Amino acid sequence: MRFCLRSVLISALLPMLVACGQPSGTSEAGAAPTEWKFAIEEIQGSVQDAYAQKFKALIEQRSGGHVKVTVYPYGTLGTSAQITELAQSGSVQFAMASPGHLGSVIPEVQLFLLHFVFSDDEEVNQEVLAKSRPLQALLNKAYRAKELQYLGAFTEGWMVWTANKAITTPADFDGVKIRTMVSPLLLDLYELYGANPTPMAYSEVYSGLQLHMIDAQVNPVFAIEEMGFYEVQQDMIFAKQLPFIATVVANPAFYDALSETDRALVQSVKSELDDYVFDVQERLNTERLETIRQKKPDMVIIHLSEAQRAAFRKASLPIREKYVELAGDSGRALLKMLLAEIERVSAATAAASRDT
Ligand code: 6CS
Repeated sequence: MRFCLRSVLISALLPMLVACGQPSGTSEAGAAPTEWKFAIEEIQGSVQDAYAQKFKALIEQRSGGHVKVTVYPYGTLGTSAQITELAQSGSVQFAMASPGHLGSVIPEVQLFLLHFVFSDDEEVNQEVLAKSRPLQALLNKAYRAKELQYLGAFTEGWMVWTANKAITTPADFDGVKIRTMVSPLLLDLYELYGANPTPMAYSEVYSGLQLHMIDAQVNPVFAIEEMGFYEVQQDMIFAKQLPFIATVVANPAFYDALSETDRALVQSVKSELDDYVFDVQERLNTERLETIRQKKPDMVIIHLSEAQRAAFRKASLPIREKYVELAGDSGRALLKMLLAEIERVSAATAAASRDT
């Protein structure tokens, strides 16, 4: 087994975190630095790790040493669901919360799991995720109702299907046991393609594939490489159906108690990280596809044609109604807003490229 969270989930760490309680803002002059804990859902060397390490460097530098940030990579604190609970309780101050896992807590966030809603242009998606204030305000309302402060969202690259057969039409998914993250909408979504979706923790995917408990999974390229999934799969299928989106959260009581200076510091670092992480994910996804090609030359890499993508798009359309059913009126408003924002930014991008 390449990576097993259970074996490394150090139960000693959790009580330690809980015992530490909640820090407030920056420490007073001369006092020991205040510690901010940041839990991520990926291992060292990942996109989320790059984000958290840069966050740590910038905060520590710009707070003049008053704040020390400790990053907890995946495998030290628990599954995504457990990390979310730690952020809700204030045992960690910051966390990554992927919509693929958060949907059972906040149904609205499953907006970021809908296929063929985002633009084919990743820069458009990043612009919408990073800059759309109305979208952020609506999402934050849903997050605050569940004891989380929404800080932002970013793409980690296209979700890529891996399997032991070519999947080029929805019919190819027939009966395929595909591992999904645990948000309820993902079950309905993959059932629309005729697949047999199997929710599972990230740490269990490698052994699940190796032991043939599952046939397929879906993740960005950098993760397929660093988690070793390519070792136990034969095909990689690029359909540009959805970028992997992560959201960054804080504990609300901690966030509200920050001084204005510290809150502005967090916000400015977050804004700076939007561009930084976009470049990191682009580089990591490109480099690691090359690593996979080199380590496994017989890997079959498939890019779906526009006609093939259109068939998946058509099959996926009923999921939009299902989303509204699951996420209610605020979900309906979010979907409408997201579609409008993507259209607006796409039009602006097209106009800007015509002018240059
Ligand atoms: O598939 C998953 O569960 C995970 N995938 C990535 C790329 N990040 C975190 C998430 O938990």
